[in-house]
Amino acid sequence: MKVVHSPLHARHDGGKELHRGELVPCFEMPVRADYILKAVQRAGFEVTEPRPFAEDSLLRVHDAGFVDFLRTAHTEWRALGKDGFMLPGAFPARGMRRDHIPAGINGKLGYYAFDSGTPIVEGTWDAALAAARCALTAASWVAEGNKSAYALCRPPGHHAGHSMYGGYCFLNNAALATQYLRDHGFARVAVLDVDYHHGNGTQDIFWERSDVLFVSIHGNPDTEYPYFLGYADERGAGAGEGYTLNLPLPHGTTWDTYSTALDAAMDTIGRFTPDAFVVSLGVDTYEGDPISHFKLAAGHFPLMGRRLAELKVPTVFVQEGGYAVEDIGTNVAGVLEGFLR
Ligand code: SP5
Ligand code: ZN
Repeated sequence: MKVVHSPLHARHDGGKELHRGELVPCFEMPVRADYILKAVQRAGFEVTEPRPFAEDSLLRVHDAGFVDFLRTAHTEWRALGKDGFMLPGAFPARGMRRDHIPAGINGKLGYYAFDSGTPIVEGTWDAALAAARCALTAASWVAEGNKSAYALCRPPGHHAGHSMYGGYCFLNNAALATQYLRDHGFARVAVLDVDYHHGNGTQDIFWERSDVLFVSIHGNPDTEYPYFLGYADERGAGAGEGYTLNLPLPHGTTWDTYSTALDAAMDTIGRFTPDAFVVSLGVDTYEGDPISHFKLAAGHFPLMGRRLAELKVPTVFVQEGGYAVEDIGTNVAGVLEGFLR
């Protein structure tokens, strides 16, 4: 399987997140990508740098003002004499203006962000754009006839919506890959999100679409991040009604329960008869993950990969979460190798 990866990911580093009332270094750290890279190289996969897609390709999925904000936020911050990482401190909640974009940088941060766990540093834009290009490159390889490809994206993307960011995500890499496939001859694309956290950004982007099926298996948002989306009764709207499927699972979920949900997800995806398949591949379902509560063992990831391959449709894998850094490479390579078996 061809792998696309950019060393520019390392530019997104040095930020902190609000965790249990304290600012701590982000669980989403550069070494994650280093471990994955080593593991896919060990597995014998060829690794290439992304193609240089124009920034315009982002607008197929994201709002132009939002993209401008991400591109310029840290420059604007530095122009005010500040430095270091940027986090929002106030958000537009019920009873406040949600249609007005404040002129100042702190207001803009709260307008576009939805959490206090996703710092913007000087290199964030370079890294996020490189990750988006990785996803687009993997999609282009599949559009050109490859049966599968893996985008080793960092930062991840599935929490980023049409015009908002959070959950360590800025640009929605999986949504960009999906839309690229739609624009290059694949009439129906299914997205399966297996990250521990609900893919709220991807769901947001395709909510009213019947050409993209979005299915997500994740920790129950009643107790798990991102809390405000990902419930089983969310099924899409308008033309997209019935084209979103959420399968929330409880704390302590083991492979037994997980694989039953995966079978249900794959049955729904099979009935959709997609022309292409995008997998948002988070491995934070692993029992050793420091911020998650499922109990998949390393040996279950190849089984997951094998189950995904049964669809027999051109497939783009896009890296999402996974924070047990020393095991993340093994678990990702496990899925990819299981898929190829
Ligand atoms: C891409 C992805 O996996 N994003 C996840 C973002 C989660 N951010 C907030 C996590 C809050 C975790 N609280 C942890 C309690 C740990 N015992
Ligand atoms: Zn996650």
